[in-house]
Amino acid sequence: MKNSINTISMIGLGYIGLPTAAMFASRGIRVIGVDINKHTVDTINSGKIHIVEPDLDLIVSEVVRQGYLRATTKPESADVFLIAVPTPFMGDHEPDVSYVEAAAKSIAPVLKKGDLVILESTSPVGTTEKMVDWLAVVRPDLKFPLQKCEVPDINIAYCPERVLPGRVVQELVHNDRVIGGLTNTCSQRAMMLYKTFVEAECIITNARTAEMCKLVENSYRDVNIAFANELSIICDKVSVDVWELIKLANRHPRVKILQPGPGVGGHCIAVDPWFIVSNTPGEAKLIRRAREVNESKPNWVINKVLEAIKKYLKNNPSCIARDVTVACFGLSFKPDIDDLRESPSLLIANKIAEIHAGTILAVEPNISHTPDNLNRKIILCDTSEAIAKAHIAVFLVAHESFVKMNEAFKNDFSHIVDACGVLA
Ligand code: SAJ
Repeated sequence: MKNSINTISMIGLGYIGLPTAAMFASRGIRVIGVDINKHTVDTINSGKIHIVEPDLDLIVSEVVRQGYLRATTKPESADVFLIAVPTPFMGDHEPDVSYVEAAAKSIAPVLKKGDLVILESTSPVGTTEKMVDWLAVVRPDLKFPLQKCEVPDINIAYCPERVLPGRVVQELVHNDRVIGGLTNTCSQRAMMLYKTFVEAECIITNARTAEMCKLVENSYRDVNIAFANELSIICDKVSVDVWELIKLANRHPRVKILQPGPGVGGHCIAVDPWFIVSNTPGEAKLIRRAREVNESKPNWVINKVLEAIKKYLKNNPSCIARDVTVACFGLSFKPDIDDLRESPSLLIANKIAEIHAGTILAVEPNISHTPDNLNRKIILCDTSEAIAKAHIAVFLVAHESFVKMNEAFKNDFSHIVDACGVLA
């Protein structure tokens, strides 16, 4: 078994690829980061980062300064290739693995006997096996696992990332890793590699199970959030405070209900369950239903806001809709981050701005600029201005700074829609 690793190549320098590349580099391994985006490459080579992730900037600037991390747009020869490229879905929630295919084909020309290739991207079951086909087409001179050969020239494994945005640096080191090699040697080599910085356990399985494991982790969370979201709708109907209910139910030793919210955002939990559904549509009934429940939650919140506006107008008959100012608290996809990608809160604020004739204010303490996809009618302001000017408060993200002020909000607003439990 080949153990010596002089150079690692990370294909894809996004939210997972860059931190992982930086961790290897911080352990004294030479890392060549590859990304098709020249701006990303230039930013990293200047010792800076193009994403927001606590502590990552310091690590990257140090490893670039020491010469352990270098970025480029074209793959070069290395001992290990890690692939961390996006796997979005297409039209009818079909997984799109074209970025993985392109990444595999881009490294094929520089592969040499003895190399290890690891796929980290969240992928439908069977993608690691497909990777063998993509590589073998370009490199018929090399022997790959699963082909009828005694000892393959190239080792291939799947090892999903499982880190939480906002805690990536910490979780990369302390989360267990599931490693699915196409052969036992592939798994063992991948495990030795991750052990250079992973302090938690690296557990070996086969590639299909490792692929499914990643999809199942995010589907599990999605189904549980859907349960909480459905509860919030039921409780609203029967006039029960869902936040109090969940706190009470969670006192049972075997109950752990998650928190309802305005919907599920981000690039992972709202996407990955569809990979299971599209592969086994007849069987994945609960997983599909959970997605539907979570996807419909923003509309439910929008209707609640419209009801609140109607109620306000009824209580203030001298007003017309244009006189009613609505303040949306929170735009990011989850608390205490600046990430607005696939954010249900942003979607809700934009939709209210579209429908409602009055002024819409938005408070997002984690951003410093107006996002391009924010409805131009929405005015960004701080919490005190929103309290002073708005008639209706809509809580969309439970940022800590909002939760700390919950008593003030209760006193200042008579009309509130609390989609995320800021006032609980
Ligand atoms: N959410 C709720 N209620 C909750 C928890 C979350 O409504 O009780 C919402 C959030 O507000 C957000 C969405 O769900 O809109 C997703 O947030 P999250 O914190 O649950 O997860 P992500 O998308 O930031 O990261 C997930 C993580 N997966 C799991 O916890 C199983 C992370 O470990 C994965 O690495 C990541 O997906 C990924 O990259 O796949």
